[in-house]
Amino acid sequence: MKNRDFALLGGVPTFAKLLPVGQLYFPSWDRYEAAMRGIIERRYYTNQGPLTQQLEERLQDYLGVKHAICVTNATIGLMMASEALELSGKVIMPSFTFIASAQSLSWTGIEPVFCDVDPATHQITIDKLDALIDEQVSGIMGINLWGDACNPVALEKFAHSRGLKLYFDSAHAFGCVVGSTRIANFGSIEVFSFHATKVLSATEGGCLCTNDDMLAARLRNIRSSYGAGKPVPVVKTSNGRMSEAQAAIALMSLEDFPQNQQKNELLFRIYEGRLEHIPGIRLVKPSGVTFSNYQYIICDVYEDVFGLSRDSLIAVLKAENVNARRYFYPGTHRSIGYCDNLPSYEGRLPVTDHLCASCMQLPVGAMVDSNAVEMICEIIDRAQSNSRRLRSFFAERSN
Ligand code: T4K
Repeated sequence: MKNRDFALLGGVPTFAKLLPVGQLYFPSWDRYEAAMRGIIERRYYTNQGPLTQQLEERLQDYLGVKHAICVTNATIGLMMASEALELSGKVIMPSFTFIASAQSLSWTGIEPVFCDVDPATHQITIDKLDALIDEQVSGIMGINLWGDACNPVALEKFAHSRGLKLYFDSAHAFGCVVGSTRIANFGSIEVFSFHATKVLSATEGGCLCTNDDMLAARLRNIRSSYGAGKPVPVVKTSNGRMSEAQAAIALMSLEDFPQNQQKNELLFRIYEGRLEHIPGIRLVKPSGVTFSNYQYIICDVYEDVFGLSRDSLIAVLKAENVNARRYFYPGTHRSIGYCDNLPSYEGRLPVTDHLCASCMQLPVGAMVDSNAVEMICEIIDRAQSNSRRLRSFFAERSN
């Protein structure tokens, strides 16, 4: 492999098939078939069926939370959370996230106010929030990114002292623990994603967690215009129901979570050992949690040291069939729907703007093994030591 030339320069790609970045869990065919057969035999497909109920109970046990309310995806879960919390006006949230976080507010007529993040952890910077609060701000959406946490204890204190509501987009944080408390128990509501790319997969799915009985009753009513649980008055209802097929896969994924987390951690440790010797690459390590799901491998690429830009390195990796991705790009404040307000953010989110140009996600999960990780690191290492030659290639290509 050491003598192989880069695929971008005419060599043979390192991998025959594209290596994806998502977790992409799937149970064994036997278990899948048995679960689907059960659903079909019962002829009960959705609307709080037995598997969804079982999943909610298991999640409550595992997360140590009073209410786990399963939904069809986290985006609708976040919309339901802002409705149940009766948020209004503006909500402060980081721009450095998947666009769905902000879209969930836009759907409920709330304006997101974007804050910056910390350059080392990529998490929200609490000390910059005071400057963003005005009389229209009703809440804060904390975002627990990359299998790490955004200091939820400090955020709780901050929100309480300012009289603001607090909830969390914990799409990336299933299973993670802060101190001795599992994520799910902070703020008023926490929302997980069970998308196929996540460590707990229902293929599409999600879950809202709360320890507040009244909020839980509101969420259950908002989730379903069909109704479930104790009826309480809510202004809007929706269809956020999880189907039995989704619940069946999530139950198997929950059972397999310990092995999948361990595999992610093993791959993370290989990346950590190999990447730390490469100048200009910094692996982002989950430092705000005592237990991580390690579901994302995130690096910052420092072009001046590495010798190539993040985008050039991604092009090198893609040619080798490594589907490295830039996350999050271009940053929510620069995305369609929000960029009309760009002048007011110009220069105010310097870390977010920097990360959007330097941050990269690498493969991990079901489709990747330790050998593949060694080979990915080897490509990155060779790209760094051949950066001058690769730079000439990119310069010629752009002429
Ligand atoms: N909040 C945060 C912080 C989030 O990151 C997300 C979602 C949400 C809220 C909303 O949660 P959900 O409503 O989705 O439950 C992906 C996911 O679609 C999205 O769930 C996720 N975050 C986001 C960060 O990533 P894309 O557009 O990057 O996915 P895509 O299709 O490019 O897939 C990623 C990789 O996996 C590719 O290499 C292709 C591969 N893949 C993907 C799927 C779905 C497969 O090989 N097979 C598959 O079935 O958004």
